[in-house]
Amino acid sequence: MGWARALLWAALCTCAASTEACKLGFYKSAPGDQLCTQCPAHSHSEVRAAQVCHCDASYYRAALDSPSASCTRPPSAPVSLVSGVNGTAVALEWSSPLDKGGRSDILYDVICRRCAWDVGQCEACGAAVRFIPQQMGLWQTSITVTNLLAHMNYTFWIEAISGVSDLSLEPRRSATVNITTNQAAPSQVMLIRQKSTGQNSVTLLWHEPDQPNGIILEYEVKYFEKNKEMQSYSTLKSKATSATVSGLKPSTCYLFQVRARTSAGCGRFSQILEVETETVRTLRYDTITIVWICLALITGLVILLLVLICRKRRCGYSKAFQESDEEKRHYENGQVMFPESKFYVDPHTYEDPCQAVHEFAREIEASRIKIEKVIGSGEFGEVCYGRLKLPSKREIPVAIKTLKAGYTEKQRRDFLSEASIMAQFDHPNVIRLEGVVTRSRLVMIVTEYMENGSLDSFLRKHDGQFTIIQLVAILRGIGSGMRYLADLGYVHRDLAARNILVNSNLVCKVSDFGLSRVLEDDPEAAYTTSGGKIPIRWTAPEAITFRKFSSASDVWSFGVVMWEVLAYGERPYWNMTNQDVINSVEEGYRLPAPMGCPGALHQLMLDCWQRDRNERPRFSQIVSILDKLIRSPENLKVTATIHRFTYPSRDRGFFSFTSCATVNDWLESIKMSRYQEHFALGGYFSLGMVMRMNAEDIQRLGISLVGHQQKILKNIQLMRAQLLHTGSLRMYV
Ligand code: ACK
Repeated sequence: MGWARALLWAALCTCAASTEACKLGFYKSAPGDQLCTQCPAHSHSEVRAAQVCHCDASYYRAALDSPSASCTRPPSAPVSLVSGVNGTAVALEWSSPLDKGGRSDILYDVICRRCAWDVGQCEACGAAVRFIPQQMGLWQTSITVTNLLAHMNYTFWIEAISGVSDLSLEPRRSATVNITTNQAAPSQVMLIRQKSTGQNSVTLLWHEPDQPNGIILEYEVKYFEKNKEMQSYSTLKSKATSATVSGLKPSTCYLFQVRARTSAGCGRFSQILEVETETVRTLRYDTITIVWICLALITGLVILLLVLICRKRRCGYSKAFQESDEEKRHYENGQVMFPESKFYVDPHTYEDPCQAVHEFAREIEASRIKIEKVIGSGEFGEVCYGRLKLPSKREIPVAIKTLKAGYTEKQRRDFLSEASIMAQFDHPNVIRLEGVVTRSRLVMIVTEYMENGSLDSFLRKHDGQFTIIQLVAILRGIGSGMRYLADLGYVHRDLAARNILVNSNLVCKVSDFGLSRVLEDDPEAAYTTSGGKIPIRWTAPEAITFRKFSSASDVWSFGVVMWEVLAYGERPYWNMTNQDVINSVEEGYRLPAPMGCPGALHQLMLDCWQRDRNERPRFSQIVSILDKLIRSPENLKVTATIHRFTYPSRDRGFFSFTSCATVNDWLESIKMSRYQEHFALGGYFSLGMVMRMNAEDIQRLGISLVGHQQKILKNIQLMRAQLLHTGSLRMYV
C-alpha cells in the first residue's frame, strides 16, 4: 500500500514538475495545484521541484518545527549579568540575548564552578549547592544560588539555549560572573545521638557541621522537657562535640537540639533528639555498707582539699593560666563557668625567664614534629611548615619557628619569651601556641599553621578581590583579638598588617609577640631620638616621642592597619621618609581614605588617630562599631570624599608620575597594560582624561573582571590623591 502511494506521488510530482516545477529557492511540500512557496528565511532549495527547503549553514530546524518554519540558530549570550552576594548566597540576574536566533523558546542553564584561593584550581560546585528555582532549563532571567561555602570564589556561566542549541556544534554562548562569598554562620549540626543516659543526666555526641565556615567557638545544647518548651528551656555550652547535661529528672522525656557558633553567628539547630532518663532504682544498704560509703566520701573530700591547697601554693600569680585547661574541661562537660578575669604576666617578672616558658607552655618532644619545608625567616632563624602528632590527637599542620645554631643564652631567652607570652593567650583571633621544644639541640616554637601567611602580602596578592563586608570582617577579627589582649593588659607595640596572619578561612590572628618589644626583628622599626627602635608609620606620636606605649597607642596602630586593609596592603604614607611622616602627623595631617573606602571606616581611622590618646576609641568600642557596620551594610555604601586637608602639605616622598606621561605607561606601571586597547577604544588618550574617570566610566570600558575594575579605580584615586597636594593636578583637569 505504502509502495503504491509512493509510486503515485512520484508520478504526480513528475507531472507537476513538468507543468509547474518549483524553481530554486522555492518549494512545494505536497503535490497539487497550489503555487510553489518561497523557501522560509535562512533556508534554500538546492534542486528544482524541491519538496523541502534545507537550512543554510549554521541554521537549524528543531524536531518539532514545521518544514514551512524559518530556520533558526542558537541564541547569543545573555547580557547585563549582575550578581548580588549575601553571605553564602548569590542572586544572579541577566537580560535575554540580543540575538535570539529567530526563536522564542529561549531557556537558560546555569553552570557553577568553585575556585580555591590559589588561582586556577576550580572544581564543580558540588551537590550541596541549591539553585532556586532550578539550575537547568530556566525560563526566567534570574536565579538564587544558596548553600555556597563561605569566603570562596565562584564562577557562574549563564548559557542561553533554544530548541536548536543541541543541533549546533558550536559552543554555547554564555555570560560569566565571578563572585566571592562572605562570612556565614556554620551549617546545621546534622548527627546528634545519645552516648549514655542516667537517672539525672544524658551524655550527647554529635559531629561538627559539614560547613563550619570558620572556627567553631562553641556548641549550644538546647534542652527541655517534652511538651514543655513553651514554659522553659535550658541551654548549655560546650567547646567539644559532646556534652553531659545533668540535673535532669528521672523517668522524664527530654528533647535535645545542638547548634554551632562561630564569630559569624549561630548555625541552625539540629533535628530534635528525644531521650528518656532512667527510672529511680531504690537501693537497700545495711548499716555496715553505709558506714563504709561515708568513710570513703570523707577520705575523698580530704584528698581533694589537700590537692587544691597544694596547687594554690605552687602556682601563685600564674594560677589563672595554669588552670585554664581545667576550666575548659568544666565547660566541655556542660557546666557554664565564666573564667575569672585574667592578666597577662610579663615573663620578665620571672627571675629566670626560662622558668616562665615552662610555667605557661607545653614541652613537645622533637620526635613528634615533622618539618616539611621552610616558609620564611624570622629574626632568630627559619620559619618552617610541618606536622605535629601528639599522643591520642590527630596530626595537625603547624608553623615552626626555629632558633638558629650558635645562639647565645640571651638569644635563647629572648626567643622563648615569645612562647611564654603567646601561651597565655586563648582567643580565636590570636595565634595559638601548640608548644615549645627546648630539650633538643634545635629549639623550636610551634604554633598553629596559617595557610595564607601574613595579611599585608595576602592583601597585595588579592588586590581588589574582596567585598567591603569581607574587609570589615577581617578588621573585626583583628579588633576582637586586640580587645582580648588589651583586656589582659597586654600592649602589643607592633600591630601592623605584616604581624597579622590569615588562615584558609580568612580568619585573621594577631601574632608576633617577641619579647624584645623594642622590635629588633621588625624591618620597619627605626631608631628614634629617644633611643628605642620603633615602626614609625604604625606608631602613635606619644609612643614615638615619649615611649608611652599603651592600649591607646595600639589603637592608633589599629587605625593604620585599617588603612592597610582598605588599601589592599599599600604602604602607609607611601614612600615618604620616616621623618616626613613624623612631621606631617605632628602638623595634623592624616592618611586619606583609600579608594572606595566607606566614610564610616575612614572616620573610625581618624578617631584612632586622635592626637589625645584619651580621645581614641577603645578596642571594645571599635569592635562594636565594626559589628554594627556589618549588621547594617547600608552604612558602608557612602564612600569617603577625599579631603585636601588630610594630605601632608609637602610634596616630598610621594610616587612620581613624571615618568608615566601616557595612559599606556601608567597602565603598565599598575600592571594593567592588557587594557591599553580598552582605554584607547574608550577615547581616553591622556592621563588628564583618565583622572576624571569614575566607576561607571571604567565599567563602560568593558573590563569584565570586577577586581581589575576596582584596581584601576583605586590607582586613579591614588594618582589624584598624590597629585592633589602638589598642585600638578591642575595640569590634567
Ligand atoms: O607572609 P608569610 O608567608 O607569613 O611569611 C612570613 C614568614 O613565616 C616569616 O615570618 C610566615 N609565618 C609565620 N608564622 C606563620 C604561621 N603560624 N603560619 C603560617 N605562616 C607563618 C609568615
